[in-house]
Amino acid sequence: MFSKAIVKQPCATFASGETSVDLGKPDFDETLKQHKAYCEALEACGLELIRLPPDDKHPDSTFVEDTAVLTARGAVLTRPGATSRLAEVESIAPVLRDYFDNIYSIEEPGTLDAGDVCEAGDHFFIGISRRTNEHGAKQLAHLLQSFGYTTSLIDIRGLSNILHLKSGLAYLPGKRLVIIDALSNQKEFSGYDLIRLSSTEEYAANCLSLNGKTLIASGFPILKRELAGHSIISLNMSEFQKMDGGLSCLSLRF
Ligand code: CIR
Repeated sequence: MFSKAIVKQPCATFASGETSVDLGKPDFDETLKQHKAYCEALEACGLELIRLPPDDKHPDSTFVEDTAVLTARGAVLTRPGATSRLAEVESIAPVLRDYFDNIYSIEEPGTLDAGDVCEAGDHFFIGISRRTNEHGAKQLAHLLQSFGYTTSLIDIRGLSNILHLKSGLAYLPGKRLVIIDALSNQKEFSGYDLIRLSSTEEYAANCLSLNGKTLIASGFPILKRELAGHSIISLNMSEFQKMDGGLSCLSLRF
């Protein structure tokens, strides 16, 4: 069960962040509206929010997920792979110190965006991507193993359509994975019950299971149908999608 989530208000410079997609410029008022709805959804899942103020110097800083890997046995501060995002970690570290006794860090030359880290019960899938290099992935794997977790590394550098591992993968309780077709044949995912998403629904793969509810991006009927019977909250994510962000990126849950 999760009890808290760290969120950070989108800043006025949000539209000048990193993006690899060509979906147009986000509208700031709509961004704030969607962020508010996202925060309300986390609260509806029973989470108490730790709200951080906007930071205009770091346009992508609303995507707090990338700055830390939080587990029940310890926390790891990351070293984001985009230079423009490196300093985002500095504002998250002091917040984590209030809640975690064991805090570790990814060290140079390692880089790691926590969007590449998918927790699946006591196992962690760690993506090696354009943002997370092998050093970073291996440092995190060693730390998580020292906490008693198992890990596997998934190289996604050959997939141009996803930024992070979790852009194409989410874990749902009961050993289920929501996964894009392009990842689904990897041997590391055998043994899981796969909900496969084809190219028209790839963005929906980044969904979020929280305390018995599942947050999904709105506009993806196939995933919605697959999750019939789940308690679903659908959220319009259009403005965050324009900046390569998904549901998980907007919070750090613990
Ligand atoms: C970036 O390119 O770093 C941001 N514009 C989007 C980060 C999305 N984060 C995530 O998937 N965990």
